[in-house]
Amino acid sequence: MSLPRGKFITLEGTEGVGKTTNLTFIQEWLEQKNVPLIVTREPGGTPLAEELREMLLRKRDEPVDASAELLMVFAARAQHLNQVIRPALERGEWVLCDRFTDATYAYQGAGRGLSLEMIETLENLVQEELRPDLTIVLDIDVETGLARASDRAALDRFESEAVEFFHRVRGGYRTRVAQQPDRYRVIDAGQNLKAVQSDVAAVLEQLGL
Ligand code: T5A
Repeated sequence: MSLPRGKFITLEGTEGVGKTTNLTFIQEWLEQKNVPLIVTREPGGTPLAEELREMLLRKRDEPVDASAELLMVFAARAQHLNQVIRPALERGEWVLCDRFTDATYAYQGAGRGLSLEMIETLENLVQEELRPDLTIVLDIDVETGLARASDRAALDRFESEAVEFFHRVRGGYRTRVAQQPDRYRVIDAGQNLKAVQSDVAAVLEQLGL
């Protein structure tokens, strides 16, 4: 007898928005409900994909071509999806993932200006029909997010982009939400952490567990 597929939940937002902080909150909330769960991230999630992540995030003197960046993102995703995400869902486990393909539309599409059709072609090729069941978008004004990220650690290659880049990325997320409102829940991440987590919990309550 095959198990019902687990649910695939992703968390998205611009830099320093509090994804990692809230991922732990969501994990604990779901585990309290005895949901079998794996927690993972993109780019990354397998040894090979984590190597690609390191290559993508490291600052370097050589300019990185935007389409090379896009292909590295999808190379990491193909590995992660086939080695980790699909097998977990097929075992009936839930997958909670820090970023997924919405980040590609936002960063490589809106941010870098690559064609959305090209991204969609790669999405269909790598993922076939698989899309997240629920995507929580943490939304914050760009400057506050960057200030939080820079307080925490040295800036990586993406975080070192000009502020206009992140305005485009935030706009990219908003466009995605407007196009498919059923899949997304947007939370104001500029609130204090307690208020953000209360809003996250309200979204999770809607899962009816
Ligand atoms: N990328 C990724 C692409 O370009 N294309 C893709 O397809 C994919 C998948 C790495 C980069 O990869 C790019 C985008 C990214 O630049 P990442 O590591 O997930 O992806 O990205 P980051 O945004 O850099 O993740 P961070 O871990 O740096 O930030 P988080 O997780 O959003 O923020 P977090 O939780 O670490 O919080 C930051 C600080 O704010 C505080 C926290 O304590 C922490 O100090 N904080 C709050 N402070 C006040 N009030 C609140 N409500 C707070 N919430 C958190």
